[in-house]
Amino acid sequence: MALRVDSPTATGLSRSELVDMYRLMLLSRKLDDEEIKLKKQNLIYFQISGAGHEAVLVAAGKALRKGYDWFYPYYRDRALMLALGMTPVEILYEAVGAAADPNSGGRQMPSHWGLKRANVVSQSSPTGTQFLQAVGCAEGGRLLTVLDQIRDRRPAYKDEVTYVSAGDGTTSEGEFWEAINSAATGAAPVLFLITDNQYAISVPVEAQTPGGDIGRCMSSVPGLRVMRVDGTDPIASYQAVMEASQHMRAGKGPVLLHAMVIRPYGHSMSDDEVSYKPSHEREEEARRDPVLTYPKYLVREGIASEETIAQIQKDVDAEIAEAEAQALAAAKPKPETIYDHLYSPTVDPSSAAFETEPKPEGQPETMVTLINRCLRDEMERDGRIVMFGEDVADATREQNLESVPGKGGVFKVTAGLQKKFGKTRVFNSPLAEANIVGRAIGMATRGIKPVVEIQFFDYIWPAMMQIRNELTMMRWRSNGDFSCPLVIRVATGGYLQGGSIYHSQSGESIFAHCPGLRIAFPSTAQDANGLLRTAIRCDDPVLFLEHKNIYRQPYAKGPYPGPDYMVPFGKARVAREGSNISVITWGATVNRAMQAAQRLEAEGISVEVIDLRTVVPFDREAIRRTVEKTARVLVLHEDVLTAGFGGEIAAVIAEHHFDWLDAPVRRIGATDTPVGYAPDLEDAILPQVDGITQALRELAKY
Ligand SMILES: Cc1ncc(C[n+]2csc(CCOP(=O)(O)OP(=O)(O)O)c2C)c(N)n1
Ligand SMILES: [Mg+2]
Repeated sequence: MALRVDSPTATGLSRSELVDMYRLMLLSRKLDDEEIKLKKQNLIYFQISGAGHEAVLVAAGKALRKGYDWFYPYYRDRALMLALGMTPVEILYEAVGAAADPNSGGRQMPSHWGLKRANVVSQSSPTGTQFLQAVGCAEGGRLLTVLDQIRDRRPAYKDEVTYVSAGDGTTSEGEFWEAINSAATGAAPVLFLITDNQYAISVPVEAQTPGGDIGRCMSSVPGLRVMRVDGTDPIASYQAVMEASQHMRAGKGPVLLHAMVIRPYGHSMSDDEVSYKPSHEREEEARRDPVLTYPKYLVREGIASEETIAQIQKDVDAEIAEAEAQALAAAKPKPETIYDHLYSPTVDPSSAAFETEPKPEGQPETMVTLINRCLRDEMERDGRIVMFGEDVADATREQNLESVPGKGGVFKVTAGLQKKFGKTRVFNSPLAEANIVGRAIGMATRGIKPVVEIQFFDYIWPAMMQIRNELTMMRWRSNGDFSCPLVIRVATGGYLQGGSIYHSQSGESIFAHCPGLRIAFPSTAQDANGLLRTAIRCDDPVLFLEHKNIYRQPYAKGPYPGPDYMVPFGKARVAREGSNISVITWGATVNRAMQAAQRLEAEGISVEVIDLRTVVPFDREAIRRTVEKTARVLVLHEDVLTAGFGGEIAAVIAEHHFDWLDAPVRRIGATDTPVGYAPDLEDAILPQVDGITQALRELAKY
């Protein structure tokens, strides 16, 4: 028998709830059918169904706690959303792209769920990015319950769980393992629901997963409980989710629930499954279709009459018809709203609120020391801040701190922070960059403030999916309902004499191309201290680039500027006044421009050096001022020349200040090559003082 239950009471669900499960499953299926009709009529622009997955999803929605637990669903989770209280019209609002769409305000495709009132965090299209965020969300919930100095603490419960779902194919994404790893290691209460319909678009499960069985593959992960259920059986599914949630609520760690489902409608309306799925497979699936088998069960067991089932079908049709009429008449978002919710509407890090005077004290300190001091101050001030990354802790084995001095980062930037604030707030991550950023996003969504470290810029790329498609887009795609303000500190750059290809990379221009992210790139110790404080106190995601070559340079040293020193974003620093030529630069080339300017002074050429300090936003006003003052500009950066951020500055000057120019704008960047190991190669590749001096000389003569 497909449905294993002795009596309704033994299921843990009342008769009316058992009947309501059918109503929700049918509502989900019929909404799919209606959307398919609307798509054929060109009244909506995309359709992806939840067909065949309804039973386990309605069960999960019933078994978990609404407004208490947290949810990271994926596009097939229509029935879960209905069970969590999303109404048919709210679902159709997203399909028609209405302004009133509670998922995204008409910004995302249909079935990209997000519902603030039900703790359903805005979801995206990339398969598998939800896993790590769900782990971070669960960890964030736990942090909210254990950290004692949080002001304005958001709600969290000691026995809450976080639900995350995905298909069988999505478990092939590396982030799946990264999430299982941290959930199991940290005993995070995460329910990984894998709805296995045996296909990822056209690729069958045996080509995705060893043995074609993800549950079996994961069954020996210590700390992870693996369960399997027939996901077309709502009652068995309900019991399985209940059992899993009891396990998690008791603090026993994550559960992977492998639910076997069907996919009767093809992947999406852009997919014709007949081209790869033979008819006998489709017929076999049809026999397990829960929307057909479950009402028969209800009647057979005397839980519902034929009339009740017929009435439910009628009511569902009427409800959908009404919702559809309302959705089709709904107002669309206004074009002038496109910039809304790209950044925080309440905290502007370029505003006067972030403009403070330094209160210098003590001897000049290095950039490493002043970043460390900023981190210390801010962790003291704000109990929500946690810090993690590779090797950032003093010692994971805390007991060893009596006999060893502690690590505190490969560059020692985080030294002593674990000792001072404890290992709940400062801890090592696994060696996995997507893990660092993905978990941080989940925590930040809950109201924790992660300040994480990527050890080398050269290794940020595994986290690129999380940065580009999640971190920078969360606020915009949820139409302001969710945000994930956090800071990613990254050691970057070359001039290391031996750093070579994979320890010398720059690449701020790549991130400047991701709307929603802010980028700071200090060139002095004091600026690093003030800009980092702004990064931490602002309400947006910030990429904070720390140049390894500047970390301990005597020229960049400065006195500690006090615990409230902040430098606003988008306000350049005039590093040197001059009247003949301007150099607009940032990072490690600021000092090289200063040296060139010094040399040219002897030749009677007066060079102004502008240090942008932040790349996003960048100071357009300072650029205007210096162009109007000198009429000759060199844009200089360490990143490779082609498509470097200097091209953007040059374009702004050409577009807005052309009339002031006495010479073409010149650019210097690294050669369009990687950075070589041998010092002679590095010298030839990265901008040097000689080359800068020569370019300025030529510019002066033009
Ligand atoms: C990172 C990424 N790669 C590819 C895609 C395109 N894509 C969307 S769904 C999908 C298949 C997912 O299959 P599965 O995880 O089994 O879920 P199902 O659709 O079967 O429920 C693919 C390849 C994507 N959205 N994201
Ligand atoms: Mg699948």
